[in-house]
Amino acid sequence: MRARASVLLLPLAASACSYQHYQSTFGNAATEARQFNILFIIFLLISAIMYVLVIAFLIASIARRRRAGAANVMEDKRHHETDPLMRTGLIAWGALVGTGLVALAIASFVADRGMASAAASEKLSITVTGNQWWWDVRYNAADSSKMVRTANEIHLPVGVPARILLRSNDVIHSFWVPSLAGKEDLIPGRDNDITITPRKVGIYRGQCAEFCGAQHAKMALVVDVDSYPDFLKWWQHQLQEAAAPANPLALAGYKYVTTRACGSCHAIAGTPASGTVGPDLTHLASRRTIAAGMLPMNEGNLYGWVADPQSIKPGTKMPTVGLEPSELHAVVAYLETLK
Ligand code: HEC
Ligand SMILES: [Cu+2]
Repeated sequence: MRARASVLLLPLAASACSYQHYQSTFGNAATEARQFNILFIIFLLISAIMYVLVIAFLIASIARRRRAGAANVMEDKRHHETDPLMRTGLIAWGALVGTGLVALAIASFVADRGMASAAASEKLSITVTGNQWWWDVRYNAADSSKMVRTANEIHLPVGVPARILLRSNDVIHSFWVPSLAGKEDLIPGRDNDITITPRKVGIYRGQCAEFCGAQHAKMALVVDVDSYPDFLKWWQHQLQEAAAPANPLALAGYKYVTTRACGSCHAIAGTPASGTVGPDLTHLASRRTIAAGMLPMNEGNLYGWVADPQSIKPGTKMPTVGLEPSELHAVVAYLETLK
């Protein structure tokens, strides 16, 4: 029975872990998530103690009443009113409940201050904008030549507090990377932010946590926590413009993408494509997924997506363009060079 259950669960576990790594509120992979978890355990322990005591008193009183017998009910009541032991017991119980509540209040205050102090020492500023149904990501820098734009994948250096400014272009979304921090909404016309101080190098999955339309469930993101040198390497790479197409097929794809509809919705740095309706494609092939965490980034999925995005994510703002097979080959060959 047990063996069969684990066999059934195996493919589920494998598909969840293969390219997106895991998504767990117990991940403890950032200071913020850890503070939440410590707070959760304190709440759980104090509430559990109270619960066990209440149930123990309940059982004890039922047992006592049973022993005393139904006939003595009136007498028993009078007896209680004057029983000094009962009075002390009730006062002690009240004091215990009061102390428990004060302890919970102090614990949540300390957790809140801890998170606020991380926010004050922020070193990296990123703007994440929610769109139906993908995430636009911009790394802010005073020097505009140091700004990076990408989509659906965020890289963070381990140990560095990152302040993520949350905006929305359409409806309310919610930014949630359970292993790293709590949820925070992206609300049109409102400036929200969340601070994440990653503690462990790894890949974490995030998910939009506020229903935002038909493809809400297919609006995920990948957070890649890198060592500091790896992060700098990634950043330097993202700052570069797209490489020029190296072979005739890719060149044909380049021409298609930059002169037809694609370029009016997508930007590719260093080319005439400069649309802002869809994700930036400059380094598309260096990302782990396409279509907001829906599909692993690979050749087959690029074919499927570019040929018919509406069948993969019905309602998506990317229309099915209707390319000829030769155009599709060329476009995918070009997209694959966008490392
Ligand atoms: C009307 C605007 C529009 C046009 C035209 C358009 N796209 Fe898109 N594209 C989008 C949007 C919006 C998304 C995000 C879809 C989602 O994830 O829900 C997207 C997603 C993509 C992605 C996945 C990117 C990622 O990081 O997830 C690729 C690749 C892509 N488009 C390529 C193309 C190509 C190639 C063409 C031309 C044949 C094209 N698009 C035409 C709007 C457009
Ligand atoms: Cu959503």
